[in-house]
Amino acid sequence: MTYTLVLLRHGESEWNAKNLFTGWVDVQLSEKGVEEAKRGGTLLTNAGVLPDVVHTSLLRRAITTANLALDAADRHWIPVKRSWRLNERHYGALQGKDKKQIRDEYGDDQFMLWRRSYDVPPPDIELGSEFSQDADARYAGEPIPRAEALTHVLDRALPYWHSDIVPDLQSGKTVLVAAHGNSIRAIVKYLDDVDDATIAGINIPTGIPLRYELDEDTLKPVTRGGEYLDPDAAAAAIAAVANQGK
Ligand code: DG2
Repeated sequence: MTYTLVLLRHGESEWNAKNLFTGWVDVQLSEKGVEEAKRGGTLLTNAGVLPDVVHTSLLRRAITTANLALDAADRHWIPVKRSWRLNERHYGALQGKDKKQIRDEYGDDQFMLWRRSYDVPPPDIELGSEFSQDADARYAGEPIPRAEALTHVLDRALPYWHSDIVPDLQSGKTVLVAAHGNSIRAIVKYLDDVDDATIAGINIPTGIPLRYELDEDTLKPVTRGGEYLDPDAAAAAIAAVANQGK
């Protein structure tokens, strides 16, 4: 027997469209992102993958995507759980900055180090600055970061994986996780045992469900890498994410 997990990066956000580092800034979906989210739900329906429970971050681009996709799949009524632990990687002082400008200013190597290295975080965000979340009520009492590398995302996402997602999987529920490019990369790294160098080359497309069948004993994927419900669209969108900032 296997357990079914679906990972869904939100549809394109307004800041994805503008090529801005977003992180924990709570931006809306773009019009294209709204359509991607609805299509994500259609892909679930067509594949016969009907979520029984959904987990989201605390950011509206993931929350709205889950709502739109589940509505399209006629599963809008399922229970929902949300956690900051599924939030996007905190992009520190880069939040709100243009990806191309940062690449031009600091060069390819530094840009890629900040964007894709496993353990080098961007510079800390200044507390109280425009794109900082230190006064945001939704994080009150939580140990909110000032910048994160992927390793830090794993450190805070994995406790939630074990405490909240695994029990849902083990009760036989089809679990949808609606999250972000880098929080999903963290889960993929863990599930597929991807090494620290290889994960740098793995990108997640917006709005295309990634389905994993997990072995019931090990909770590891039966097929490494899972399966995108629209593989051709995923391949094109993955290339677009990889090329951001160029
Ligand atoms: C993007 C990811 O996060 O950007 O924070 O800018 O998935 O929430 O739109 P998302 C951001 P990259 O790490 O791919 O540059």
